[in-house]
Amino acid sequence: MKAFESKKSGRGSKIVVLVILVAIVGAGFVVSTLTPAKGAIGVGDNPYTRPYPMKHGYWKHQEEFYAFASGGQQGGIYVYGIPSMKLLSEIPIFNIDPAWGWTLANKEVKEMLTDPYTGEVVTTGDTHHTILSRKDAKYDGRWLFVNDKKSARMARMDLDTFRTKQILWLPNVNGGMHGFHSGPNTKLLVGNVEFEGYPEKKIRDYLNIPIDKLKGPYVSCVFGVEVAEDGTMKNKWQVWGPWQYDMVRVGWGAMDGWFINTAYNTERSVNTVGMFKRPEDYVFFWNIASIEKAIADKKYITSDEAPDVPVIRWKDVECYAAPCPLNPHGLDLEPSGRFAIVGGKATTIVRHIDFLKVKAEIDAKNFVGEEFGIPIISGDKTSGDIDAGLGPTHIEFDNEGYLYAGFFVDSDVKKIAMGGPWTKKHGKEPWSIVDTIPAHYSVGHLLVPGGDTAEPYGKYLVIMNKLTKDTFPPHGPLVTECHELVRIDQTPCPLIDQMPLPPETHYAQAIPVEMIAKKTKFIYDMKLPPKKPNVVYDYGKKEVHVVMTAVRSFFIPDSFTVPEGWKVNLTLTNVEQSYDISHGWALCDHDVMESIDPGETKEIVYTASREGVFWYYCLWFCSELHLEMRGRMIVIPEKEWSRDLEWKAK
Ligand code: RUQ
Ligand code: CUA
Ligand code: CA
Repeated sequence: MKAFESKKSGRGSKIVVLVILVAIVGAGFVVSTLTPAKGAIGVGDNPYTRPYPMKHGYWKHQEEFYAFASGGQQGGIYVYGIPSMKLLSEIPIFNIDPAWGWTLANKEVKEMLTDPYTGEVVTTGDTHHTILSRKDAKYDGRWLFVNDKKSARMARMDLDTFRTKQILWLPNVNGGMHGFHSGPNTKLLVGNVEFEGYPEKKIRDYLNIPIDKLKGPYVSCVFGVEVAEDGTMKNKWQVWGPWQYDMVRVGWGAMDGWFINTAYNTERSVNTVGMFKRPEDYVFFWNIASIEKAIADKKYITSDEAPDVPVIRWKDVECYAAPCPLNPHGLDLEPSGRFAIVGGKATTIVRHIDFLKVKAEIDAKNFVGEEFGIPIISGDKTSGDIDAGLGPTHIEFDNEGYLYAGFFVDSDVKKIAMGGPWTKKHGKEPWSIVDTIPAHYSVGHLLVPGGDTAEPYGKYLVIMNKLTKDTFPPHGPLVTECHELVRIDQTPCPLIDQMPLPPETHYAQAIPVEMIAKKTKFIYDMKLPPKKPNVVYDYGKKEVHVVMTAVRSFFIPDSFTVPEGWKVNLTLTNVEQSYDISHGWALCDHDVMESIDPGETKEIVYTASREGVFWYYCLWFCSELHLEMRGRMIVIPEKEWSRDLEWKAK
């Protein structure tokens, strides 16, 4: 077995040991890098100077793109405008957030946050990779998807309401769902499980890889999710094997029909030092048709947990590996789909892998070794290296043949002229650095509008920094994140704005305003006429069903009675037909706090657990009589209850 070929170029010597990296991170902050770049736009001719005095509606016409940034431990999505860098909205998903009407008292939300496999309600999440839906590998503005790294689930948001419509849970795994990407037409989503796991016995037996529950190593999977015409997601397959995976890109163009992913822990270690033992790790190339064929040939099992999801062995599908720089993180696909770009976090190397050459090696069955039955492709024959800086992270692309690679340790972004057919376009030395853009500080992901598609929009780059330090006034030990806006349609690339954003964004994408703005809903389509206000008592189930309407400045009914200990099912409709007139429904001394938009109906479920008089009131300042917009829930001990106390229509 030969896992790695020897490297003639001495790539190994460029590998920087993690310990050194950590030391340099600290030192990097001593030097301030705020000196303006030569040729930067100066005051006076700066198109970003706002008008004074400010004209009303200025920002509405100013924005070119909506940016959707995953919120990390915020559990949802931040939405802001480019180039204004002004926060517009948040989309709650995995964390409850009454500000945006996202709570467990809301029946629909609770159902989405309930794990169908364990029954547990999970209200904390960690969003990482946004996916804007696409057609022909370009954004089409239908949906936004994002994954929860912590609990192995993913969400779909509709871009007319900016709200979450579905959460799909992944069976057989306990979380650590990291890389997430879409096929060129968003019929297939592919995701990676980063944390090696200990699946149920049926899967362990089928894989037949020795696993020690206490010491490891374990196994992991890459999975496919089918997206129906109406956006509904469904678990389609899981391919299990010996490795974990980090980032993933589903190919288009030259790489159509394939997806690629990386493993930073090809060592299969369970500790940090062990994950750096090899000189290089792997990038994998997977043929999607071979996965479909394995299913058609019945080469799979299903688990007890999910009898409808095929579990396939890695060796029953077509998969190849090529060496990649030590502990890879960023893995991105250049707009034509031909070059995969991958950086090794613990090196100075950004590697460009030519898929046409990879494919030629595969077709010629020209391999340099194998591991766990996976053929290994020569790195020297298929790739080239750029020695570009310390600690490469993520990569994005523009429409002019440049790639942008972020560096955590160097705290900068290198603008690199790409080779191949791009050389003709930019006329620069192929794979050469043309600019170094300082960042503040320690770059994670980058965003170029459309930068992960076949046709990037270019013009802007947003650098998403992991550390902020002295950028903004101090605000306690937990510090905001910083998104920095850079113009990239000129070299050198000037910094034009910095925006504080609460923790902690990972990937973000941006789409032209006109693709979304024209389809935005102003008012929900209300079923007319709305149900008449009513209260019905179900003595068998000990439930009260309340149908209520909200309109400036009344709740109808404005009081109802409940026997103590009964469940309340409240169907609340905001019957307003005016834009921006949302109402709220907060119930004192109960964990109920809802927001309800014009035309919207929500089902609110809770228990009237204590005797007393409890006011409910509107949360949004909706009219001059907002404070008066309130009502009473009167809870009567069961032994004092009689049918005469039932609410009656007036
Ligand atoms: S990856 S750490 Cu996008 Cu950097 Cu999650
Ligand atoms: Cu309705 Cu305030
Ligand atoms: Ca490694």
